[in-house]
Amino acid sequence: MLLTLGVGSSNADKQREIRTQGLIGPEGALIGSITSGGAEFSYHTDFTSVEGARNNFSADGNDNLWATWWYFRVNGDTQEYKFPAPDNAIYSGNVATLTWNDVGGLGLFSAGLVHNLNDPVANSATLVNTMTLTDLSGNSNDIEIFHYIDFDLADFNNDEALLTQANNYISLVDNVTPNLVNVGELRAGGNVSFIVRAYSDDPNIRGLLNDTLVDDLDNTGLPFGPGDFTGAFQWSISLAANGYSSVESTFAIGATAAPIPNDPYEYDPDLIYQNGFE
Ligand SMILES: [Ca+2]
Ligand SMILES: [Ca+2]
Ligand SMILES: [Ca+2]
Ligand SMILES: [Ca+2]
Repeated sequence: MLLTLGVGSSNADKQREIRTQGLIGPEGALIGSITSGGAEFSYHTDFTSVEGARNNFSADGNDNLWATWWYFRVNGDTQEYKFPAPDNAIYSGNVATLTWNDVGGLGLFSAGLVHNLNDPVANSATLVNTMTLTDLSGNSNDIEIFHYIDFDLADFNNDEALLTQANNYISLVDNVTPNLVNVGELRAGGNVSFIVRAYSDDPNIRGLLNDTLVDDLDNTGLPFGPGDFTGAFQWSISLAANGYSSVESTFAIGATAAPIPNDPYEYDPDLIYQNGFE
């Protein structure tokens, strides 16, 4: 028989994994952590899990993040694809930078993901996530980018979420197991849509992003809970020939708001040329 682990896994599976997680894995050189005051963000296992990564995002020792990772769909792809393990990762001070030389080996685009961590006040942490894609193909490409986020406030159960602003700003709280960091926020700049589902839903967001079908996020799932929250944002970008494009999301936990994320930035060298010579 075939064992299908992960995509349909239950909260019981998550509990077992929580007991065994640590700084482990064959991609050990690529995992690491950054800190700012009492805030920490880390990749703490290899990049082969169904979500793609496992993380901590903590304020004064309270970790509220199970996983966050990225997926893409380019041109006429018939499904979404998970970003593989990065080719390089640098953890320095409060900034982590992951890079891919050629995402998926497609010859279409390279990528750089920068995480900027801050600790603005006690019992809080913020994280700015900026993903930049750079064309390798010499042609323009239409790319859908997906950012998957599994917050677990205090523990993985009892999280409630609301749409604070359509369709780019989500607020979370755990009213059952409160501590000083039992709230969170997720924001996206210039995204086209979001989705929220429970971790154990069938299909869940991991299933949608890993299956062999095209899925676009449909602005459903809020208000949510109480339950095991998972969410994702989607952007549509046109990556110019020899250009680059970036998208940004932000997180907060505890006694602070998520920073306002930048809207997508698109650099097209041909437009610069035309502007200069017309
Ligand atoms: Ca964690
Ligand atoms: Ca919780
Ligand atoms: Ca899919
Ligand atoms: Ca969760």
